Amino acid sequence: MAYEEVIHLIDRHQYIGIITHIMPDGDTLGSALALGAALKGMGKRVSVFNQDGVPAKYKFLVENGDIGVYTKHQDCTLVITVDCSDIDRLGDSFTQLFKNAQDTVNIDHHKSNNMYADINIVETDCGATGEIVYKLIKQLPVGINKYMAECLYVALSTDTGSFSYSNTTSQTFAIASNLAKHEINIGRISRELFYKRSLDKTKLIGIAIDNITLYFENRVAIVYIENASIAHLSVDEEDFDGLINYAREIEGVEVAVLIRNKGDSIKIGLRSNTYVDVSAIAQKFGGGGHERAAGCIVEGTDVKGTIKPLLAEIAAHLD
Ligand SMILES: [Mn+2]
Repeated sequence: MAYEEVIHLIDRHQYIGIITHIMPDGDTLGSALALGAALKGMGKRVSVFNQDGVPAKYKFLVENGDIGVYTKHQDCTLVITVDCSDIDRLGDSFTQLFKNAQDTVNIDHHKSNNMYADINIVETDCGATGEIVYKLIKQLPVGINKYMAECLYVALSTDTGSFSYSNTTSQTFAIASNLAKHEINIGRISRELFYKRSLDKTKLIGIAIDNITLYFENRVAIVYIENASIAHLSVDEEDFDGLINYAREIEGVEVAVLIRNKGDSIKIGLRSNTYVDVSAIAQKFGGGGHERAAGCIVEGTDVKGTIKPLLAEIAAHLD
């Protein structure tokens, strides 16, 4: 039903904006660019928006297509958000654009999504928002082309950890199989997304590993990174992606936590392996996310000071 309603809205509007979430990842960008290309193929005027711009490792997606990603808003009458669980995820620059739109659509797979748009397609059993966008594009009068396939492959492989996390389903593989028929360069995409890093990022991994401490009979692993310890490194926001896995992958660990300074705040990432719902823990600290991957941002700069309250909350969720 919701799909038909969205298609009906797309038919009615000429100026369409697609908004991705702050600190964008491959799922939000890949989903937006694929949908943008499809709508452009239907003769629509389409703009993709992101408050923070496109991280270096996803730039190839923008370069390979003819859809720009804008950090400033442009007029549009229909706004579609992708991979954004609530309106705050759009960022200050774009909440107003969303509120001013005649019609709004929310396409997402987060359990914590609060259905903030006129029409909401929220499918929490999808490993990536890209799966939903694939199903939507299949119902549009344009077909999937090689560029859209590449974007959606990035979306799927990013959120499923290259088809290895527990959110990977038969639907994920079925869609990926169809995308692969477009002769996308899977080796190159994997290298860009997963296997390429700078020397300083490599050193950052070393610092993170040095700072792992285990608690509760090795079931909880906490990594903290203080600004002072990495001041000599040239690292971007995206270089912190994946660091938490070095803690999560330790034998016996159920919950992994990465705590670090981010501007004047503290950013906390949470992961679990089998049963702890870390989105519930993140929500206690004003954040959200998925059962196995969640996060929050708390006030202050005392990274170590957050360990105690976090451990208290995590303890309540351990078997
Ligand atoms: Mn996602």
